[in-house]
Amino acid sequence: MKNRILTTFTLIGLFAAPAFSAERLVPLVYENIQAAIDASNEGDVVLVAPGTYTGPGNRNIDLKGKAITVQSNNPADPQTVATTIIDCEGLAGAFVLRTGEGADSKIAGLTITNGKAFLGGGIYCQISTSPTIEECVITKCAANLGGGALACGGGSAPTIVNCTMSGNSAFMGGAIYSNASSPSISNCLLVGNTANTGGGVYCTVSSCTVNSCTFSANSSGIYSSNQADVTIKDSILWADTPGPELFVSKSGGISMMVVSFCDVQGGKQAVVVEQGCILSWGYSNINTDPVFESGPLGGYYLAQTSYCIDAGSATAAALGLDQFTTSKEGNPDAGIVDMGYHRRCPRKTIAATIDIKQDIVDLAAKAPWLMCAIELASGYNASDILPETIRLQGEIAAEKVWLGQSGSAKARFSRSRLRGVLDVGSEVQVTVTGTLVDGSMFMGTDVVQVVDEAQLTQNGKK
Ligand SMILES: [Ca+2]
Ligand SMILES: [Ca+2]
Repeated sequence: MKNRILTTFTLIGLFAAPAFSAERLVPLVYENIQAAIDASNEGDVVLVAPGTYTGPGNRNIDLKGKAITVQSNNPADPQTVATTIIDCEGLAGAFVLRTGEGADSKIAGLTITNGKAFLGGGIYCQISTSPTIEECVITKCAANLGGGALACGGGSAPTIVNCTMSGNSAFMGGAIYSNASSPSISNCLLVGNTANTGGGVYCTVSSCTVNSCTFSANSSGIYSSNQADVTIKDSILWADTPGPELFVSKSGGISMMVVSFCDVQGGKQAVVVEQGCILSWGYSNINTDPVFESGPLGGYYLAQTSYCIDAGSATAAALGLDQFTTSKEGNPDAGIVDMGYHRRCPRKTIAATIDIKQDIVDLAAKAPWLMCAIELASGYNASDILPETIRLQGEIAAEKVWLGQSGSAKARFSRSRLRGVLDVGSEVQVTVTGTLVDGSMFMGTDVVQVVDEAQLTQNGKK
């Protein structure tokens, strides 16, 4: 750890000459994100260290038309993204773009939460802005009118790629609202968003493209109205209830929807197409359970048996998704692209021997901790593990971590968090994962018996 920090400082010292693009470090040098942006010149990178950012300067953040990147230390690493958090505390949105920002204005690898605004609870792209928003997680944000996670209006054209939007809400467009705009939404996961109309996406007077996205557990999928033109490809829309998955409305003028290489629950018959509106429905579409699975980074992986695998429009390589995966094992998408959202492949997975110290885990035990020993495969150093990335069953973060100088580390997990994550049973497989400084991932499993208090008492009486 110490070595890594020293190296970082050395690199900054060598390369931060004024003639080159600078790294603006938050909070080390600038006390908030806005202050770092205000100090930035074209091409600079505002580097936001892991942590939770609140207060003025960390909400209603304005890029002021600058071609700069505002990002976490490692947007490609989900754990870094998950631990670099802009918390708007329900007081405003996180970002507002209104000065003609183009594709070189980037927001990358940040988690945005508790945003609240009239339009765009997380991010609002106004007046002819076309920023790039990538690898962001926008969650639990809300808008009074449109776009719980993100709104675009006034001829804006944001590129939204590799983002997750979950648990957001609005009157229209629980995740995304587009009015007189043309957003491009690629490889995004939109789940658990709610709205009166358009639980996932609401498009009005807009031209929207949706590629390689997964929509599920939203109040409905995609709504288009008022001469909107929506093109959806290589995507999954499943279990958005009460629905419908797709709605083409004549309100304000006939709209159009083009759907191909998608898995849509209910198929063409379930799409609401109002009189005079146009639905172009490709023969390539399917209507079959995508068989979502949970994996190291959460839900919405595809099972090996899913008909969504190899069912897309082109090769994964042609679409830039060959270093991304739909499988919980993390294998790159090969051949024809799989439908739906892809996660980045872990750079490399290192085997680890995991020993949960308790062979019998009592979910109701008074002892507060579950202790776990981690032994990395030979040649790897435990001090390279990023302690904040260690997870049990992909969900529970370690409460405390001890990193040795060899391959050995120890982590403890709070027992109070195990209930609902570990099933009760005689042979329960427990998986522990984490990320190393070079971006590779370690993974190992142990088998324990899981009981609860009731069972123990019963056994004791016998
Ligand atoms: Ca494939
Ligand atoms: Ca054990």
